[in-house]
Amino acid sequence: MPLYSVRMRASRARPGASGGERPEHISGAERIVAGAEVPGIAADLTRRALGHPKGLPDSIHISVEALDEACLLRIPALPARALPCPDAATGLRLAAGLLREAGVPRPEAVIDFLLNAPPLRGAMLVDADTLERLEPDRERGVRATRMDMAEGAAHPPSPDGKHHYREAAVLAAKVCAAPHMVAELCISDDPDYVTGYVAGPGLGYVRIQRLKAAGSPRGGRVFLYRGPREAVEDTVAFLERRPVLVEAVPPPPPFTERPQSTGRPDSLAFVEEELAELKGAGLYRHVDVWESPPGPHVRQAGRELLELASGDYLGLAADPRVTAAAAEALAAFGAGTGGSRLTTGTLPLHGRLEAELAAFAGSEAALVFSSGYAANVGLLPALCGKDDVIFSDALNHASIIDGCRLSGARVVVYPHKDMAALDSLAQVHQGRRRVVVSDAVFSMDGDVADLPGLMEVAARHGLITVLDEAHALGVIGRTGRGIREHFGLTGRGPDIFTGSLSKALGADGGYVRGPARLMEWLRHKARGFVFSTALSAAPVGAALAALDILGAEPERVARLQANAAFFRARLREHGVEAPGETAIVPLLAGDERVAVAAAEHLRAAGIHISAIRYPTVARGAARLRAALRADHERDDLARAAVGAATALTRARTAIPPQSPETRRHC
Ligand code: WAQ
Ligand code: MG
Repeated sequence: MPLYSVRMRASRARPGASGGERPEHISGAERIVAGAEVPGIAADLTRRALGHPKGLPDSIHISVEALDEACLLRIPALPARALPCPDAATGLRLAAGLLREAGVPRPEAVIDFLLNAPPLRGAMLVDADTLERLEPDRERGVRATRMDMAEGAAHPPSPDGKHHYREAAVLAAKVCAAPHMVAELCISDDPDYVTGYVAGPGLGYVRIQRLKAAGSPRGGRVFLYRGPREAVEDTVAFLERRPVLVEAVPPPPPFTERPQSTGRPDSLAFVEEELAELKGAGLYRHVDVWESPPGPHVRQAGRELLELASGDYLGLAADPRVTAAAAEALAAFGAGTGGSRLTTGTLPLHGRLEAELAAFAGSEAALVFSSGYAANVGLLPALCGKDDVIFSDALNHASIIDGCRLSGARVVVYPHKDMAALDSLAQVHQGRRRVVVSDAVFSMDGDVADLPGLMEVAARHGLITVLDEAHALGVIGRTGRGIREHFGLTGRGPDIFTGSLSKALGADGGYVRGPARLMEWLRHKARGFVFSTALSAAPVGAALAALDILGAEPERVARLQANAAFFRARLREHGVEAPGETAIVPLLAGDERVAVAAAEHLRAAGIHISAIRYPTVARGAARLRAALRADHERDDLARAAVGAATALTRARTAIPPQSPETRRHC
C-alpha cells in the first residue's frame, strides 16, 4: 500500500509588503499516511491552517506526494522527560545547561542567537562551535519534512487541535538522527504555547515548561551541527527529503516533578531546588570526559585540545617509565591492598616511597596517605583539638580548611600572606598547641608563601609550622625540591609538609613528611591513616619511578619554569595581567559569567584553560586558571596567550557588568 506525504503550509502577504518579498509564514504541518486517508488528513490540516492563533492565512498550500518506500527510514523516538520551571528566564537557563550537556560549548550565545533572529519558516542550521550559519537559504532556514509517527494513522487529533508535543517529538527524533547533529533548541512561535524543548542524540527530548512569556510570537529553532562543511549538504538533504517514520513516540511527560499520589512529603525535594539554584547562578558544574592520556595535547569529545589545566606539571603521568613501573607494581602486588596500613595494607613499596620521598625533599621521614586531601584532613585533626589554635592563610586550599574544621581547634584565619597580621594574631590567641598552616604555592593564585617571614613569626611565638607543597614539589626551587630551595633557606625549615603524589609526580595519593618521631606518632593518631585502606601498589610504583626521574632530570623543572615565565611574558605583551610566579597562572575575570564565556571561547579555539568560580575562589573573583607543563611547546604557549587575551576581551564585551542587585545571585 503506497504511502503519501501530505503537507500543509499557510501564509499571508505581509501587510504593506512590496512585490517580491516573501509572504509571512503562519503555520505548517505534515503527515505520512496511506492513500485512503489522504482526503481526511488534507481536510484536518486545512482546518488547522484556518485556526492558527497567529491569524487567518490568505494562502494555504496542501501538497500530496507519493513516497518511495525503499528509502523510508524507521527510527525510534527519543526518550522524553520534562523539566518544570516557574518562568522563561529559568527555562532559558535550564536550556543552556542542557545544551552544554549535549556538547555545545557556548549555549548562552546560541540562545541569544535564536532570540534575536528574524522569524523563519525553517530552522537555523548553525555550527555548534563557531555559531556560523550553514544552511543554503538563510531567509527560509532548513525545514525538516517528510516525517510522521509510525503509528500516525492511529493517533487521534488532540482535543484543542494542538499537536505541538507529538509533532515536535517526531521532528526532534528525525533531527537527532541526521548526520553530524549535536543538539536542537526549539521555542514555539505559537503565542499561546510557552513550552519548548532541547533535544540531542545522547540527551533525548527534554521538555522545558516555559521558554518565553505567554503572548509572545517570538519562537524559532536552531539545529546545532558539528562536522565537515562538505557534509552540510547531506545533512540538509536528510532533513528535508528523507521520509522517516518515528516509532513508539512516548506520551508527553508531565511537568510534575514526581507523582504526588502518595501524598507523602518528599524528603529529598531540596536536591532539585538546590541544583536549580546552582544552574540559575551559573555555578552548575559539567564535568569533561577526557579521551586520551594526560599530555600537552589531549582529546575531549572527539576534539584535539591544547591542555593548560592539568597538574601533571612535569609530563610524568604518561611517561612510559612511570606507567611501566605502575604496571609492574600492579602485577606484583595486585589491584587493591585490602586493608589499612595497620592491618593488611602495608607493602614494601610504601616504605620505599616514604624513604625516598623524605630523602629527596629533605625530611627525616614521610607517611603516604590515599590523597593530598586525606593528608591534610588526617594531619590537622591529629595535631590539634579543642584547646588548640590553628592560624590559617585566607587563601589556603579546601583540604586545609576541612582539616582545620574537623580538628575542633580554634581557627584563626589571617589575611593572605600578611605576616604582620599573623604576628599580631599570634600574640592574642593563646592555646595548648599552636599551628600555622599555609599552602607553599597557592593553588588558585600561583603565588608563593612568604616562608622566611612565616618562619620568623613562628619562631617568635613557638608555632608548629605546616606547609602544603602540593603545587610546589617538582615545580619551584632550582631542582624542584620546593619552597625551601626556592628561598635558598638552609637553616631550620617548616616542621611538617603535606603534599600530593598526583601533581608533578603524575601518580595518585598524598603524603605528610617531617621528623621521624612525628611520623611514628601520626601512624597512631591520624584517623585518615588508621582507618583508610592503604594506597594501592600501582600509584605507589608510579610515584617511585616519577621521583627517580625528577631526581635524575632536573632540566624538566627548569623547562617548566621557563615555560611559565615565557607564557606570563606573552600574556603581558597582550595586555593581560598574569600575577604569581609559579606554574599556575591566574587570569582574573571577576564576573563568573565572563570567566565561563572566556573559557568557552578558548575551547572553541581548541585550547583548554579552566574557568574557576565560587566556591573554589570567592564570589566575584572568578578567573581563568592556566597550568603550565614542562612539555609545552613555545608556539603553543604563544597561541594560548593570544587566545586567552582575545577570549577575555570578547567575553567582557559581550557580558555587561552586573548591577549590584543581580550580582547577589551568583
Ligand atoms: N523544520 C524546521 N524548523 C521548523 C519546522 C520544521 N519542520 N517547523 C517549524 N520550524 C521552526 C520555525 O522557525 C518556527 O518558527 C519554529 O520552529 C517554531 O515552530 O514538548 O510548535 O511550529 O510540548 O511554533 C514544542 C513542543 C512545540 C514542546 C514547538 O514549534 C513540548 C512548535 P512551531
Ligand atoms: Mg509547527
